[in-house]
Amino acid sequence: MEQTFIMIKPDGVQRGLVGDLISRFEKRGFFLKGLKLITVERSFAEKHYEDLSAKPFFAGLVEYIISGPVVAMVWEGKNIVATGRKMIGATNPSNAEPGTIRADFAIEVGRNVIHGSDAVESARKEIALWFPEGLSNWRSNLHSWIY
Ligand code: RTP
Repeated sequence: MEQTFIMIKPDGVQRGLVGDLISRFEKRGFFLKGLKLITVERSFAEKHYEDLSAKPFFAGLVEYIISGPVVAMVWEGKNIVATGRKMIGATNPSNAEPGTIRADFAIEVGRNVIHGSDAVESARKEIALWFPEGLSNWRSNLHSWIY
């Protein structure tokens, strides 16, 4: 089953949105496979966002991500990478569709609350980076009620 990496960014943690955001993924029917509260080093944030290192906003983005704890998660389910991105909404909350996380909880592109992997391959890389210890292999009893 497909997996994705989801991170609640420091603003989401500081604003007390963790429960609401986890709830959205749970209620949709996705299964939580990894979860931790972690404050990352600058070099780790730079590695996570290495594809964006040439962007003018890179330095500010790294400062933002290391400014406080984040909630790192792995979620699993059918088409979770693309569906997770849809649930999160457009990068700039001003362009996010109503009902998406960024439309419901954010205003600024630089404080957009949550990250989700943009492709199956980047999900695989991000999960390996953030969860080198591996993931839980529990299987929910609800599986047959969702699939
Ligand atoms: P993410 O990786 O956080 O899920 O976001 P994304 O795919 O929707 O957007 P991406 O282009 O990968 O940008 C990563 C994060 O950089 C910040 N950003 N700031 N100031 C700006 O113009 C700007 N553009 C992007 C956002 O926090 C964005 O989520």
